[in-house]
Amino acid sequence: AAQEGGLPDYAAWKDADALIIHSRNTMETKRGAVGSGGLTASDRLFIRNNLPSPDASITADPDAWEIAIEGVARPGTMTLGQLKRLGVTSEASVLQCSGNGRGFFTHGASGSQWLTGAAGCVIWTGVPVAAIVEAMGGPAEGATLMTSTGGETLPDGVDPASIMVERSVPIAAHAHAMIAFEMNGAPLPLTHGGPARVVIPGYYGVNNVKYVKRLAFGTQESGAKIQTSGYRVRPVGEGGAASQPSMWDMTVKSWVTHPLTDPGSGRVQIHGVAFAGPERASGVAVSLDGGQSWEQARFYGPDLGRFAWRSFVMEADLAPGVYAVASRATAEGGSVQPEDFPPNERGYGHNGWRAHAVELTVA
Ligand code: MSS
Repeated sequence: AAQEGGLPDYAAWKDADALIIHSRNTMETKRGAVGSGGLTASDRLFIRNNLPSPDASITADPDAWEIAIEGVARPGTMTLGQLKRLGVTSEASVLQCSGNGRGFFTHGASGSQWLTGAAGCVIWTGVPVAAIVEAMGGPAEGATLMTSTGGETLPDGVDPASIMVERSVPIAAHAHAMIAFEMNGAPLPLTHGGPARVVIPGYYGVNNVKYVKRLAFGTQESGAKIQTSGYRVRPVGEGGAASQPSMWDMTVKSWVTHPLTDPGSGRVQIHGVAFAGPERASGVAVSLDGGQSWEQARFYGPDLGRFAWRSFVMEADLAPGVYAVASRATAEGGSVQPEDFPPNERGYGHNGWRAHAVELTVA
């Protein structure tokens, strides 16, 4: 049983001091704890479960885990062990919940009040979906979507479509997608979707289906509620519908992670993280006066590819006073992190730099 306010059993291995625990199924990394070197430590990475975690026994023999591959010329069920023979790839990418930043909206969007920490950057290793599709004769003719189904056991007496985690994405996303079996160099833990999870670099967290048991190509979007009306951007007060934009690819975003409390006057290193979803982040500007003036920050550390985030730093000499420290990222394609992001019913997609700024008092 979970301790009141503490870590539930399935996440007992996590670093509780680095996390804000919203509920048994939702916990985020504290703003200053995502790491300053480009990668997020596994025991600090956020957790978001829409359903209770499956039993730990499903990770006992990862290679025996079965995944049905449908909507290809030669459909069939393969074990992870068999899939591993088809190819291997590794990619650093940002995993970010659609609702990351919800807590910065002021219209009272329901759901976990995530601040910056429903996001992290990790290295995934797995089987390229493209290699699987190729080995099985290619996608069914005319397929426009890839649908992944989560492996949770659903309770009896409930319409599966009302709760199951099943997400469809445009088929083009499969070019970079993988069935991941490792995270940060260790077998994928149950907490993050072990034994096998779909990873779609550049796409919001919800599309990265955990304990994946089915991968299907076709023309029909999943009929699961999480697809048809959930994870849709819509005006405040409106219900979800399939006509509204789905939380697919992520947008350009950055935030400062250090310092968050009085560093004392003098020379300081102001740093943070920047990414641009399916694009590469190309630069970040930092402001100390709430956006009146900006100075270019510099990326440091390894470039882990277009789907990873970059660490940035700007040196500043701070005299005693109050500073509104903001960061504004630019993507390779030219899009710039906006000042504000419009409120929407469920509080998705917030990347406004003003709300993500920190107030720093230097004594
Ligand atoms: N999968 C499954 N199977 N289940 C669930 O619940 N969730 C989602 C994804 N996937 C789920 C899945 C979400 S929603 C998210 S974010 C993610 O996942 C998270 O992850 P991690 O690992 O961190 O926990 Mo929002 O957009």
